[in-house]
Amino acid sequence: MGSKDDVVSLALSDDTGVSIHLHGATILSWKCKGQEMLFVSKKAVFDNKKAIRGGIPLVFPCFGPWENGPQHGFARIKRWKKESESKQNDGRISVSFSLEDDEETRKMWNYRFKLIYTVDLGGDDLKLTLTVNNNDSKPFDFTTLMHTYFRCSNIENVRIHGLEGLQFNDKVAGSVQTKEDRKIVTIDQNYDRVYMKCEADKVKVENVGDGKKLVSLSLENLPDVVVWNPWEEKAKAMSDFDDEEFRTMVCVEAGSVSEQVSAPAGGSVAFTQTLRVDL
Ligand code: TA6
Repeated sequence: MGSKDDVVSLALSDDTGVSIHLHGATILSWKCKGQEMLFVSKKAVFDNKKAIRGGIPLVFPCFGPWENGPQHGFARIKRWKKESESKQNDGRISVSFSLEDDEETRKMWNYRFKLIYTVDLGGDDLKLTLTVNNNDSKPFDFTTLMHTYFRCSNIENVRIHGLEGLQFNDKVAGSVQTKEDRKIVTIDQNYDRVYMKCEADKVKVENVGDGKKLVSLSLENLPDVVVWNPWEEKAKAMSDFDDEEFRTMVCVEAGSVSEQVSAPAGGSVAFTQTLRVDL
């Protein structure tokens, strides 16, 4: 999972900690009271080039296919810098990372920017804040998302609350926009849906971690939630994903992806997701 020079680890105790890979500022591990909550494929590639398959990759400046560059943008495949030393207070520990525009990013997306990503760990929660600073003389538009891979013991036991009544784009059915009529969303096939206008504190993912934990999502400025599982056939087609691993992961990803976000020249836009484990 990368050398010690590539990974920043924070620990609140011997059973609660978080590790972040500087490649993409990708969170690789979130242990909460001894429970690993995140999935990383055993075939994930750590070559500091390819996006890491698992954990919490960051999507910016474009969710999905991108005519200017790689799918899901460049943030998850660039090397970030540690912006601050870790800070401990009030029973929490946090650290920040940054990514600034460079020649490579400007070739794809000709804007000056600085992203600041703060990872803030509590005893039963993980608070993630991405601040997009527009350092250019002109406004820019983007979409962004935290591509969270939760670990589970069996995908068929995962139940997702809080999506009932929401419009969603079904990327498997070819982006047909329909309304979710289920109170509890379960997954038993290739699933790739963008749920829109989610309420800030309603989405919960049940039976993740060791298969018995409930994680609540608290969202600020992240109105969309993407639910994804490749299932059997697509899993087989992914070189950095084991054929059977679709059974032990589920992506529930908070983002602002269904509409472009605009950052004014010299302005900042912040996005925060707090994941809380119901212990
Ligand atoms: O977030 C869901 C999704 O957009 C799926 O369509 C699938 O492409 C997934 O992301 C993984 O994308 P990646 O580029 O990491 O293989």
